[in-house]
Amino acid sequence: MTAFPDVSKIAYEGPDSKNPLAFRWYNEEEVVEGRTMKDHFRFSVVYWHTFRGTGADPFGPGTMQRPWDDGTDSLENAVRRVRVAFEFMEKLGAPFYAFHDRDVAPEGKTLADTNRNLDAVVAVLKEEQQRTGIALLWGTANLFSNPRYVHGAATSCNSDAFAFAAAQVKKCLEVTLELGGANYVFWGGREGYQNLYNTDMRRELDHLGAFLHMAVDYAKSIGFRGQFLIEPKPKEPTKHQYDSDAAACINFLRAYDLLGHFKLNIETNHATLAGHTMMHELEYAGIQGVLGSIDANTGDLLLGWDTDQFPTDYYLTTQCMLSILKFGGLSPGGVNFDAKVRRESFEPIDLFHAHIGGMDAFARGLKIAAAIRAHGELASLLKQRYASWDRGIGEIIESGKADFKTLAVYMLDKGDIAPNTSGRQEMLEHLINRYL
Ligand code: XUL
Ligand code: CO
Repeated sequence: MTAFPDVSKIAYEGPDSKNPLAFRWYNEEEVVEGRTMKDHFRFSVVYWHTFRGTGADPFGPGTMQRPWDDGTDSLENAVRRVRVAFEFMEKLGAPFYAFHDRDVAPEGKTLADTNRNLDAVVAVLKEEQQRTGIALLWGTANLFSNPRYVHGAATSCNSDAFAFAAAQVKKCLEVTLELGGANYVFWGGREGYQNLYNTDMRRELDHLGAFLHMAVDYAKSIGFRGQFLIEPKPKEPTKHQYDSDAAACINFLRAYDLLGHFKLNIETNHATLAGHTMMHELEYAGIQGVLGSIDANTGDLLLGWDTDQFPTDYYLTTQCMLSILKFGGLSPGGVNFDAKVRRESFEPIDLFHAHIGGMDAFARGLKIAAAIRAHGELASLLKQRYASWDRGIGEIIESGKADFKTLAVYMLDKGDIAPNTSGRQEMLEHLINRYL
């Protein structure tokens, strides 16, 4: 059986190619800054959008045409989907994938049944991984869809929900280990609040801290050495998610003594929902030493919600790659397309168009970022802007040898500050355009 009979392996054909089913920029063996493109990106396809997305929205049901999917949540259908997923990823040339436990296998009547279903599908995933060499970038547990998590999972007011979530993450860590997952992600699906009158925030955060410590301890006990990641998101589904943005996550991790065990998985549309840019979130995570992985997507300027579209904007991918190169790359994380084809793009072939466009946009962004870095103009302008810190009083302050008294003496003597110079924002924006 083939799900995509009209598609053969997507090849690199170079920038002049007019073939929409070819890469113009993503050439997996091409070396940029000493690393192949394949290793820079570690591109990953997500199971939930690409193989479980239906196109449903609050105004209407799904539109996607998926001839391989019988629309049921049977185990048989789940296994067939695995074969299709690997055919897709193999033809695309994506080296990784990511899943939630509930994307790949159906829930049963009891937790024990559910675990058995998961084991059955994991055996097929493993077989397909071995056949194709495609690896698991990360696993995660879906702690938000089932109504038992209506008040959250680790932060629920119902301690049984916490216990169920713990059992679920335990199992998901085991299967992630079994499949050789390079990372494990926590996205706090419903960990947040809708109303502070009914919320004991202190208690909820303490519970979340305890939950993550249990996960760290359990991972250690079974020998899982993948990187733990937290994925910031400010809202949706709750009006306030505890893992709001990179800074809030880092503060939480530090407060609960978890910083040594976690890095961040930064997602573009989550950054913009938080009122930040992706570049801001990457820079913030990077300077704190916790940039782990990215969920690559983009929002829509005219829609206020998490639309998870595929990224095609070169400015965005250039900015991502400037930050990623600056902080030494993402591995063992990667560029995970947490993105979905829109409701109107309902044919299977659209899945290829979407991923090819995203991969090419990142490859182009990498080349632009590398050219900017090689030229060194941006770096030297940045250095120049802070030159007052490399000598004189700036150097004294940075070396920790100044205090308010010595600074007051310095300024009383000097009278006023050295004149400020222009920030040159427009010039810099124009300069970046030269490389595009
Ligand atoms: C939700 C989201 C998730 C996480 C994994 O907005 O991004 O799909 O990436 O749970
Ligand atoms: Co995500």
